[in-house]
Amino acid sequence: MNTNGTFQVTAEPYDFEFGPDSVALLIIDMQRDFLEPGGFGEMLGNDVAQLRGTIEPNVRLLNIWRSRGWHVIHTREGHRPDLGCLPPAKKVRGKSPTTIGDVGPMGRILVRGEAGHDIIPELYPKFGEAVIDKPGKGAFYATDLHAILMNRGIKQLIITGVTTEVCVNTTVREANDRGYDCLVPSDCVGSYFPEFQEMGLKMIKAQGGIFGWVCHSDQIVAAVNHQ
Ligand code: C5J
Repeated sequence: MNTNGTFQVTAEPYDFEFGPDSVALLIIDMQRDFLEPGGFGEMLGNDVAQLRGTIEPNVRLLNIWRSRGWHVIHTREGHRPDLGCLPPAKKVRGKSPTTIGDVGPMGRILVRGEAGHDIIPELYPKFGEAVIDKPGKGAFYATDLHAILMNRGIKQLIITGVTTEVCVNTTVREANDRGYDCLVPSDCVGSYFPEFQEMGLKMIKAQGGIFGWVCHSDQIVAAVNHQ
C-alpha cells in the first residue's frame, strides 16, 4: 500500500494505482449460457473450456474484494421476457434456427429469469452486490451502471468476465469515454477464440493505454497483499 492508502499494480503500459473506496470489481456476464457445457455458447459451436479457465482467478479476486468490503458489481446480458428490449436486428443476427428469446438448452436464450441467463454458481452474487441487467454488449448502454458508480464515488474499474473482445472490450471502451480508469486482468477475461483474446487485450493497452491497462491477476493480489 502506498503512504496515501492507494495500491499500485504492476501493469501495462504502466502501473495502475487505485484507492480501495474508489474502485469496483466489475464482473461481466459470467453466465451459465456462456460458460457451461450444454448452454447457448456451446450450442453455437463454441468450446466453453476456453472460458472456464477464467473462473478460478475470478473467484480469487472476488474473495479478496468481499473480504475487504470493497465494491463488487456483476452484469448479465439478457432481455425482458416480453423481448421488448431486444432489437429486431439482434434477434435475427446469425440466421440460426434458434436465436435469442427462443427456447434453448437452458431455457429461453438470454432471457432474464431463465436458468441459462443466471450467473454461474462459483461467482454467484451476494446480497449487497449490484447486478446490472444489460440488453447490449456494453454495460453502460440502457442501464443504471453509470449512476450507481457516480453515487458510490467509484472512479476506477477492474473489469473481468466474458467475452474479452465483445462485452468486456465494449464495456472498457464505454467506461473510458465516461472518465473511468479500467484495469483488465488477462487471466480473468476469456474468449472462445485465442486470437481474439490476444488482440482484444492488446487493443486495450495500445498507444499508452488508449482504453486502459492490462495485467495478470497475480499482480493485483501482490499489490493488495503488499503492506
Ligand atoms: C457475447 C458477451 N459474446 N458477454 N456476449 O455475445 O460477450
